[in-house]
Amino acid sequence: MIWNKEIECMGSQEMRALQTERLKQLVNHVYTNVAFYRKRMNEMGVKPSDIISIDDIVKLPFTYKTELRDHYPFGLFAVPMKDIVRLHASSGTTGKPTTVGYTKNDIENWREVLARCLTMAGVSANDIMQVSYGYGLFTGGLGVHYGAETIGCSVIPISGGNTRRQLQLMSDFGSTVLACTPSYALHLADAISENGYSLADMKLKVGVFGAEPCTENMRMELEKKWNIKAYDIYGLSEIMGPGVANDCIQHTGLHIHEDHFFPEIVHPDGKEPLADGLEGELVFTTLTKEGIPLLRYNTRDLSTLNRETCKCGRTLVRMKKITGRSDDMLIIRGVNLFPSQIEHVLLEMGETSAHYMFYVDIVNNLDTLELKVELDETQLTDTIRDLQNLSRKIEHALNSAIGLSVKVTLVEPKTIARSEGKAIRVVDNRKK
Ligand code: DLL
Repeated sequence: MIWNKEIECMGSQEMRALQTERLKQLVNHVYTNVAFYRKRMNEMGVKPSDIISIDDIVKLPFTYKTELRDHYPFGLFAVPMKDIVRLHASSGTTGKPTTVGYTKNDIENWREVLARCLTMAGVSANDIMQVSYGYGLFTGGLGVHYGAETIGCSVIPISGGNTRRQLQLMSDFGSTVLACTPSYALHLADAISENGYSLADMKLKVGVFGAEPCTENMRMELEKKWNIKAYDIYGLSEIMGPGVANDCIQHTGLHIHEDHFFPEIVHPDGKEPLADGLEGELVFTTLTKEGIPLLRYNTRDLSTLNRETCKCGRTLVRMKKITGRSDDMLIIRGVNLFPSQIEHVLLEMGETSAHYMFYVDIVNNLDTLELKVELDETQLTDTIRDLQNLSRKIEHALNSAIGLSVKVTLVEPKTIARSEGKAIRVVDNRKK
């Protein structure tokens, strides 16, 4: 099923015409109503009348997260507060959060893109959907909730946390769809038997997992553990929240709702746009947003774009699964390392659980790496020799995959702290 065939399967010329029309309106809107953009455009010598086609987007200024923080809380809003019907904020790790505001139309558009995403994942009005993303200032819970209601699902707005209750309601209410972070889905799966349930008690068919990177191996692991179809949903609060893109049954990239969010890929150093297929930072322009429209917002997420028509029939441009952010990249002894590379190795080996914690320290001016990984309950062994062999094997696999030596420590099942939202899997003690 396709929720909005007209848009999702639109020809490229027609889509470009729609994007051009919307970009012109957007630029007029921000130039007139946001002092920050008017100033930036004046400095660059660009006027709204210079934007004639979607290709002219390259004439416009980029926007960065620091600029949203600098204008905290409402400095980049483009409408008066009386037209804002909802506020969300993303919890920054340092300093002030970034605040976003939605008009009624923004909420309608958000519903629409979410309805498309969920339909892409095979969800329909016949489903009972357990929304275990956090409700509140985080966009995950309410964002997915509205989309699920739009397609007519029966929504259980349970929010994150309280694992026991999650499983109880999943069993009692017969949830058929689970929406949460992949790390929490993994935790919930591992908690089934210890809470006195079995997979046979659950009716789950589909998982809509996002808000943090999830390797293809991890997605397949979740499918296996739950016996479901798992889909990747992407988004960020600055652009809308969940629902900017989603993968379809083909799992060959996430379809971006490009009639609302125009994507570009730029080089992490020079900022110049990169051709389709080349990896760089993902940049979005919010073509229809009224509350806090953004021009060329740099997400720092690393991806590539693919414009080939997908086997599912959708023409919407696809982005490759996010492999990491240009700013969560660790540099260890001069080697660039993404946490997802470690996860990839572990899951490919399949000899431990998928719960791990990666520690970076500095000893005598030298970076040292330690990976603590939980043993799988089915593979518990008493012999020290077996354990030593297993950790050597993982060390060896990591070394050949990432070119760095890592000390591997195997720990007992359930000893690494579980997350109920986004997982923290790297502790970089060098920054302290
Ligand atoms: O995480 C919105 C969301 C909620 C998306 C629920 C999907 C599901 P923020 O808290 O602003 O918004 O964080 C946005 O999270 O720039 C990415 O780095 C990361 N991220 C989000 N979805 C994915 C994904 C929400 N599917 C930041 N894969 C983004 C990888 C993701 N990273």
